Amino acid sequence: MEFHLFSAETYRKRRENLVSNFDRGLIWLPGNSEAPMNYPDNTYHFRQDSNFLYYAGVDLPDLSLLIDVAEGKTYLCGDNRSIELVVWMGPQPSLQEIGKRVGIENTLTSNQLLERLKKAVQVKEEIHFLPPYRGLTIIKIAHWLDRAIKDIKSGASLQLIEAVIGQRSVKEEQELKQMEIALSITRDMHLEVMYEARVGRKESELMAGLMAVMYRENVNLAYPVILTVNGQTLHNHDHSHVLQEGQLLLGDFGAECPMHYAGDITRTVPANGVFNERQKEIYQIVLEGQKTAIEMMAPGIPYRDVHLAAARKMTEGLIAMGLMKGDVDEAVQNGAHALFFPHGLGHMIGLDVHDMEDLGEDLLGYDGEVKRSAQFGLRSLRYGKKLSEGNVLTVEPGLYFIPELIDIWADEKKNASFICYNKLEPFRDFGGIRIEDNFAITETGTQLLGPAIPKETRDIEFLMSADRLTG
Ligand SMILES: [Mn+2]
Repeated sequence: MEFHLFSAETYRKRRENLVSNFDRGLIWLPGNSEAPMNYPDNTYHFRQDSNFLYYAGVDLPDLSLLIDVAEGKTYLCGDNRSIELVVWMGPQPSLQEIGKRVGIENTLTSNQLLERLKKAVQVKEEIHFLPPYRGLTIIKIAHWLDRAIKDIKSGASLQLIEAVIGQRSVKEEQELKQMEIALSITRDMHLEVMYEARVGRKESELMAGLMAVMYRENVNLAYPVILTVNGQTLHNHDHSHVLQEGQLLLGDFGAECPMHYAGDITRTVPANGVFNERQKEIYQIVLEGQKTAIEMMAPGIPYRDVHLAAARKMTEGLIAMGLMKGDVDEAVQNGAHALFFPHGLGHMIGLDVHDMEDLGEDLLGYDGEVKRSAQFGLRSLRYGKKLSEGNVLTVEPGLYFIPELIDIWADEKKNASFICYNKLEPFRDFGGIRIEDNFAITETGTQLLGPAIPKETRDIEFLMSADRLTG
């Protein structure tokens, strides 16, 4: 089997950097195990834990990383495969050999690890672990540390969480290159949908096309595909509709590269290949919102302020169209725009599509300076902190017409001084538009990651037209 790894030096440096935050205790990072789907041997596609990948690199189940801070030693823990497993799953290098490739000299068997942890519990040595998100990991930690299951998540080490966030938030140059690989495959998947989309096609046929492009590269999805004519439902994973005249098709999907860095791109295209006037108007407003955000992003700028700038830009557009009214700043302060833009502008991305969300959204995305808002819309912003060089984020504004939400707000006369409810009736079947790209923060601004994917209306229309083939 093939391993995709950075140099042993990379992992050694990352671990050294991590350990420098501690003066005692154990750091324990359990990797993931196979997860059964409907019986033990029939498992979901295996996905390694991203923190484990970051510090140990090894993409195999049932391993963990143990660092004894005082002793200054790192252990790769797990069991060598029995001959029976080799018969079923194929040959594999020994734990010692694997360890060498990621700069780890020492190994422990599962039993030895268990003994070491038991001893630590007995002598009340600190054991630092991250908040687990899988049931099996929670049970394992509870069992091995002899603690109650309900105390495991809250027992995670804040010191370790903060150290990991500090490190993983700033991407290395070689990580950006991996993200470019993910995004280049993701681009091809999106182009495939644009080429094949037309009235009469099923969403599921287009889904098959994008999956074929991805599987040819021998990689997997970074998250479940959104490909729907009902883009107003934000996380819609249904693919049963047939594309109809006048509809929009919203596609939010991306691949992981072989080293598991994610791409996360959204494009919205007309089902028949040509935007109608109304679609073009709304599309242009979203695109302007995205461009405003990109223009503003730079080290030192809070991402919350970027979100609000995009919201103001889109509100301006909606006022010009006659769907909103009043003062732009006041409308946004009151959260009136969130009727149409109810989610956050974007999130960190890296080894996870919502990078490090397992460590806690507020610890990752907010701090003493920028606190999470309680207001509908703004409260869904996953990342609000000041940007720094090396951060990688998505920028994904959108405008949606959600009939159920419009009805509730209209009944309550919510933000009635900013929203022209009487003008919204014809938009009830509009759907939604989102445009999303991924950016690295540079010393002075941003750098688009991956190849540019068409997003101007004329470029999308050209790609979807037969002229592309002839001209
Ligand atoms: Mn996203």
